[in-house]
Amino acid sequence: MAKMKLNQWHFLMVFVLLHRVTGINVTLNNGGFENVIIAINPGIPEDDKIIDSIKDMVKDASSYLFSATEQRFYFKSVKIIIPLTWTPKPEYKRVTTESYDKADIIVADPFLKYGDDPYTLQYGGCGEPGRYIHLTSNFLTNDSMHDVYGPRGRVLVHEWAHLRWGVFDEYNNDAPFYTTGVNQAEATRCSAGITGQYIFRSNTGAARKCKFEYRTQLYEPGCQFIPDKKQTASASIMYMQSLSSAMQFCNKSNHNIKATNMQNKQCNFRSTWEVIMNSSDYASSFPINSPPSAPAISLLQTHDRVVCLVLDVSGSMTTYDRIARLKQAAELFLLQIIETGSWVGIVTFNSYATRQIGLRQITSDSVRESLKNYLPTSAGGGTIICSGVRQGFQVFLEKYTSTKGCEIVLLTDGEDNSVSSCFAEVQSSGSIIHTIALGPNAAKELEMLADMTGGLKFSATDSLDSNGLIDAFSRISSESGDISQQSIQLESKGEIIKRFEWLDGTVSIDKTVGNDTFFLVTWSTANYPPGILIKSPKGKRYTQDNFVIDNTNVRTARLKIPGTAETGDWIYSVQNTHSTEQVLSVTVTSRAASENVIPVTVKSYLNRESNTFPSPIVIYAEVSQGFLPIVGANVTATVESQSGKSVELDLFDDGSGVDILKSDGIYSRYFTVFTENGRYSIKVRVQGKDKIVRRVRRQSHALYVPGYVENGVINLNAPKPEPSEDDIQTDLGSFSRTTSGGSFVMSGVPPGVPPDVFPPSKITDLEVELNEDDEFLLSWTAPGNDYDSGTAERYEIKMSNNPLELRDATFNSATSLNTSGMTPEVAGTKQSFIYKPEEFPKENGTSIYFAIRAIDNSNNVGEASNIARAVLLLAAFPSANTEGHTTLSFMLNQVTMIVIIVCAAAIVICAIISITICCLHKKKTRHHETGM
Ligand SMILES: [Ca+2]
Ligand SMILES: [Ca+2]
Repeated sequence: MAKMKLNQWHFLMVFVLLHRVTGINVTLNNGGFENVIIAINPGIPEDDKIIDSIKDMVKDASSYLFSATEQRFYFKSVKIIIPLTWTPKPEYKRVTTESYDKADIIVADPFLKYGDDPYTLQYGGCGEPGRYIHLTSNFLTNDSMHDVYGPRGRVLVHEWAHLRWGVFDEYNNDAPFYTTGVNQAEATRCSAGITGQYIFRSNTGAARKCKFEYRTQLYEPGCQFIPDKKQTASASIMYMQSLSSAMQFCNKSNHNIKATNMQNKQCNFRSTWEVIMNSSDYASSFPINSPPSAPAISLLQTHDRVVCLVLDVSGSMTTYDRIARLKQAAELFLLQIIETGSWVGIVTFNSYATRQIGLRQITSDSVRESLKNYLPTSAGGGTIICSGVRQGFQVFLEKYTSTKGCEIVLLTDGEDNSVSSCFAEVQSSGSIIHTIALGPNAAKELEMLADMTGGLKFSATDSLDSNGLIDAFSRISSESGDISQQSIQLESKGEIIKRFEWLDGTVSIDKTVGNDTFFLVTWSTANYPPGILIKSPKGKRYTQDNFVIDNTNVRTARLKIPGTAETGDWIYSVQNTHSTEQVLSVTVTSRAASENVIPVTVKSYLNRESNTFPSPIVIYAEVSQGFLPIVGANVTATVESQSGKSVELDLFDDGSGVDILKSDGIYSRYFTVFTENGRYSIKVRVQGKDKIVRRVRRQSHALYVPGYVENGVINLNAPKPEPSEDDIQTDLGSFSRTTSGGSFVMSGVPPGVPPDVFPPSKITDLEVELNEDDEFLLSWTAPGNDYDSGTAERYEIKMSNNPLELRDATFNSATSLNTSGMTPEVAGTKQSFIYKPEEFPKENGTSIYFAIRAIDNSNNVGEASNIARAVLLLAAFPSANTEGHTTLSFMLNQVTMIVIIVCAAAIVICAIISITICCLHKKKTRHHETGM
């Protein structure tokens, strides 16, 4: 008994400590990171060199990390997940709760040809963990990559700092230089003590010193900073870990606050080491005296997917039509979602559990059809969740010697205070439990089963129009990384429809999907199907006569489109032919167009899964094709509280507020409309319009080193291979996607109408430039009254010569600008402000910094913004200068050429006029030439 209590406490602690967006497996134990998961994509051909390279990389990374963190952190244990497609070996253990989808580090093909840059997907702000690190197999096996990225272990530490501690790059390919004074510029780097030369490489490969541009006060475009191979500066790893001297993160004393990089922007000029020192990892660690032992590396292999549905048939399932809705949704899982080749069993439970059918392999549609006959249709009795879970384990053990890596889909609507009694068995089973909480009374401990096993968590309400139960089952795909086999939800819509009225909609099927396309129509009341009309892009019509109809109380009509569904807009209309209103719903699922096509997908994340009022929830949606971000889509999230109240909001990829990067395919938004405690579920809908552009993700990479200066000799690496524009920009056509974003649990919401406690969000895109009239032009995106919704009441703008003074702690005491007369616009609007200083600082090359914050009508004060910098350059254009002259005449020559080309084209239309213009222009040009 005492032992059980201890276990429960332990699990509760694990539950609390692991509540992070990512790395649910990683734990920190006396400075050692344990259970770091590195997963190899099933598309990578078998190659033992990859495994050997990972082992070496992790070993080197561990000792480098140890010294870089002042002997605090190292890698203690790492698991490598080997795909099912590789030949099994005795040393490969069976995978348990780990999966490709949940891995910290993934090894997969590049998202574009030549895209071997190691990078970390970061979507949170400073100090927030990232999603995963992506390494290519070429990076791991091709030793020439050493020249450009440095030793692999060091690269891993650079990326690990992004992933684990939310620090950012200290170089910047988009802003590689910054001005330090009149006609002076420096490379964006940390520390500023890193020495090197400024070199321009022409197309022929010849190298020369870079020219300085007076207009921009920076080096010419294409100029590269080539570091000396031998350095005395020991920082920094987030700038160029490849330098042998780079043994440190930049800290408070050597941090370069002038560098125009993401670290300064995102972390308000704090050094990477200061951010790491502020982490919970640092707080729970201490310096270790002796060097750590080498990391323990184990090899695990993915196996066939094995799933057992464990379904609640207690008495309460008879209410709200739950048992029929359960059958609707579970049927969809069996017929449309579960991947071919998987094994499925079914268990039902009330006070005791019943094995409905043991594991059967999905080898054909007829197996799918036969399995659905084992789904429950009636309910009664009590609720003992653990009995169902234990029976699920038994089903696995009928076929396998171990329950490791098997998945339970556990659906319950009931209260049961004995859930914790099987925590120990669940933990030691190595199985994954996905939980679906149906209705408002499902056991509070339910989510803990998912948390301790790495399962997915869903909640569905009894309001039918949200289609929540179907969405939850649609989302439970294989996590093996084999995306071409997975079902993808294209549409999910439910509405209360009056009699004889219609539920209409359009589903855009794009060229990346189309196999196994199903239209599923459900209705809630009538005992006969609604009128259905579906029109394919080429005009082929399908009616209810083409559907397979289940007229029992399950109420479904299902149509499978043969072959690959036509690309384009499919229009559906469903009519309520019943005499009273009822809920109609349409769900469309499909799979990749072929094995070789990577489909467009949407994944949704939350900043946390249990939340206390008044902290906001942040919803993220990642829209991508493989690793390629997709920009320009319309993304909306619907958040539904457990009593069925729903709020819809648009997510944006505009780089303002909580969206840290513009056009990276991650769409984000705050959510604060908390009306009650308990579970909230999230659904994300994406509609891509024509001319969607894919872009390369450019942030949080390891720097591609252009070369080194060694003993005065410049040794350049091969130029970085760039993907062609055709690869980057593709017109995908229209596409539709929906997904369940899982659920979070809310507590501390006050009863009644809550007071306004939500401040405007932090402005993250403040920019300043100095115009020709010596005025500072500030611009930013307006925050809202409650983070990024509504309208704030006023702004405060501050300026200083010292950026550090503009951070929150000292914001109040900094010099204010007079902002009277300026009012905030509605959230998301671009705003600007002109500031003309009465007395201009005399010293040329001075940096002036600005920051802004917004305040709402309840006096809630927003966080201080990013700090924007302007440099005073009063006489930037010298009147007589050889290089200036060169530039000018070059421009003239270009004008002449353009005019001649235009004339040549225009001759066909009107020869006389064209010649006149040419002559006139010629004269003018000649005049210039002779005059100078
Ligand atoms: Ca974004
Ligand atoms: Ca407010």
